[in-house]
Amino acid sequence: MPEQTKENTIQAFGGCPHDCPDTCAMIFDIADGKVVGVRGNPDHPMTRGGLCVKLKDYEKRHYHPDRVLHPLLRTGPKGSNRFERITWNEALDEITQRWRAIIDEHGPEAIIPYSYLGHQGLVNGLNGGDAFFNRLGATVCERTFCGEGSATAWLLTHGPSGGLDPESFAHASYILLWACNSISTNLHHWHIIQDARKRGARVVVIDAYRSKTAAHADWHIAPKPGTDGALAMAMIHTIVEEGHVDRDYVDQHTVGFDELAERARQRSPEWAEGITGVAAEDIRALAREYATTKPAAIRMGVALERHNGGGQTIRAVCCLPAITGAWRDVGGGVMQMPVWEHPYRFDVICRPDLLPEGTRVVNNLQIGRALTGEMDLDPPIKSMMCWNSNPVTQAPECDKIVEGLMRDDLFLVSAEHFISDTASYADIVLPASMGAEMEDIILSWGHNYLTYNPKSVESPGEAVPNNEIFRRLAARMGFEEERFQWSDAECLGHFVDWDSPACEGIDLDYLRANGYARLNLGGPDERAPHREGSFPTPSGKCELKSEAAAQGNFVAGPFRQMYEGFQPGEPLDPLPDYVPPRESPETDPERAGKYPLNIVSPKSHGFLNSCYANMEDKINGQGEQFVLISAADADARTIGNGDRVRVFNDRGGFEADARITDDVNPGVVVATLGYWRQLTKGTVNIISSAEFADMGHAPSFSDNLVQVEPA
Ligand SMILES: Nc1nc2c(c(=O)[nH]1)N[C@H]1C(S)=C(S)[C@@H](COP(=O)(O)OP(=O)(O)OC[C@H]3O[C@@H](n4cnc5c(=O)[nH]c(N)nc54)[C@H](O)[C@@H]3O)O[C@H]1N2
Ligand SMILES: Nc1nc2c(c(=O)[nH]1)N[C@H]1C(S)=C(S)[C@@H](COP(=O)(O)OP(=O)(O)OC[C@H]3O[C@@H](n4cnc5c(=O)[nH]c(N)nc54)[C@H](O)[C@@H]3O)O[C@H]1N2
Ligand SMILES: [Mo]
Repeated sequence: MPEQTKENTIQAFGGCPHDCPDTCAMIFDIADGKVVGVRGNPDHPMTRGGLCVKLKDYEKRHYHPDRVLHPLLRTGPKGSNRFERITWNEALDEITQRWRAIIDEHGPEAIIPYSYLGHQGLVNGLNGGDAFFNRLGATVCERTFCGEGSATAWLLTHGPSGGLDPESFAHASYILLWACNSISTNLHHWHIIQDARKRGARVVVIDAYRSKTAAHADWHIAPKPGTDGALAMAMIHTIVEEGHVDRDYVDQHTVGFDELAERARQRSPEWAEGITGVAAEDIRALAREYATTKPAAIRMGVALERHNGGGQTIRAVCCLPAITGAWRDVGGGVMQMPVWEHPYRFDVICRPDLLPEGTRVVNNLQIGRALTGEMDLDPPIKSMMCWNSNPVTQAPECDKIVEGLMRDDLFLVSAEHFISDTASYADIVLPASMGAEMEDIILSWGHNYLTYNPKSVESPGEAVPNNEIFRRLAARMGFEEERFQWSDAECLGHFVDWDSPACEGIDLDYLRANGYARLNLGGPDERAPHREGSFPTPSGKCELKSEAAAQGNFVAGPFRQMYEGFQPGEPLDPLPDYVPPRESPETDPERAGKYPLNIVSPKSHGFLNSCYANMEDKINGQGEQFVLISAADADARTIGNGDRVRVFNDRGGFEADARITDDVNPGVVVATLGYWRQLTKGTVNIISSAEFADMGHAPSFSDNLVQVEPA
């Protein structure tokens, strides 16, 4: 434990519970039973003592005056935020009586859970309610907000490998950040990239606009949104054409190279220039530099999956380190989500065995369609319970979600910290504990550490951890399985495979004493996970061509529960390729005629998804909702810098302040995500389509056309 820094405080470990690859190890300062300060754990190799702008005063979030402290019952119309305080007993009675009546009349599938990574704990996180809802027989909510398309593409190519270690980037000489805005979204990886840079590494950012990270790159390449697949295929073309293929690595450790090379032969840089807007000579230079500067590291951001060809793009990018032999080096290869190395027991956490056979599945991105009856569901959804997520702000087609949540016959239960845009429509709101108030192990999808978070303070008011909410609901529903009686600490005992090789030398006592532990995977300064191949695929090789793809699309994700409902979908192309965006002049000229601008809605620097976007100082830091627009597009619409504009398409619209900038190319606009509907005039997901991308039912947040006009 680092030394005490403030008088009269005691120090406690903590793990940042937010949905972020960094999962920082933190130190809480506690005085008089309250959190009074927080900082990054200086000993942790990725956190290195620093926290982001969102977390640095985390105590203000714990004790924010708007925090929900007691169970609440709606007293006004839905969305009016009129609630009255009720007791926990009254709340639990009301919920379970309503659910029993719904089950009697319509069956349990009329109830749907809705959760995501609002809390990343093994106990209180995304999967924390799965066992309860499986036992109930509720509709399964297929959660593909983030990374499931990426994971599907990754598994087809590499199998469940953690890939390149984020810490090994310190050894790289060439770093390609592809659709990843590290300085905002993965800050604690950025200083490792800076270490590499001090040793001479070149940092190239491929981003649809000049993000904070792109502005700090040695070279920023800006393809049109959703066209990265063409860029990657043309890189493969150049690598083959110019003879930069590592034949030995390819022969020993890959399958399908000849067919890939044959396809890539027809994907020239000149062809890609027409699609991406990136000059053919730049594509050649990029491919050449990448292939010949070793070690070469690629970090793919989740954003790469968010368009019609996202999965195929990721497969193409994943071919690059295999054909150039980049995997041979420490610091060479590609990183997506190292979470595949983490030994969690999702079978115990989620209990898929409790799920009645044949239970239906509804996807979380399409919840608006499900709630409004646009999706033909029998029985219809009569109740939803939402925790750890805020779909009204974060999910696409969100006007439809609001329309669905306004239904008089829909019973919405929300467990929350605040009256979020979703909780605003709830019939019952349950107060949830926050960060330092509960014991958990926080998982990370961005590094190879377990991070421990003890309960250090009592929750204010009557808030309880999510796990306690489900314990109480299970008791009321008469669920007798032992699983529903485990304490949080007992859950931790069961939820990690402590006997796995990755956990050698680590147990709960170790975590309690040290706050975090690196999994036993070998050190980042020696590790080259695929130097000798050893890909955990059916062939044992890197599958440039995937036979499994031909068997059908599927939904993969480290946090999904395994169950039979995942029927393979349409066959996928066994080879990677460029698949055009769904909303583009080529594929939908009529739409493009009306809505000519391609919108990208990335993460806000100052918010964490929609978290913090209700806190005044964080809004002041981030600024009001803006839209970045090029001078050419602004002039054509007589829009001046700072003008209030409306951004819209046939799904609806939102208002924003126009910022005229050359950070975006003509034809592209950018509006960052997270602003609350209650506090603004519409949010960006009003214009987003709920159509899936090509793989893993991924969202298509970067595949939307809009028009912009003065408001
Ligand atoms: N500050 C902050 N940090 C966060 C979050 C947050 O809300 N705020 N959210 C967390 C979560 S849940 C996640 S998943 C991660 C996401 O982390 P990232 O994937 O890094 O997040 P994004 O900002 O969505 O997208 C990264 C970049 O991709 C670009 N981009 C979008 N579409 C395309 C495209 O088609 N091609 C190319 N080349 N670039 C494209 C965007 O312009 C953006 O700059 O961040 C996590 N960290
Ligand atoms: N346009 C566009 N849309 C996007 C994206 C994009 O890039 N562009 N990104 C997508 C991605 S990558 C993601 S991951 C999703 C994220 O979408 P969401 O998962 O909905 O993210 P948040 O807005 O953070 O909502 C989390 C909610 O959980 C609550 N919460 C936090 N901790 C707890 C807890 O311990 N208990 C309970 N009961 N509640 C808690 C918070 O107060 C907050 O309201 O958004 C997606 N939406
Ligand atoms: Mo995400």
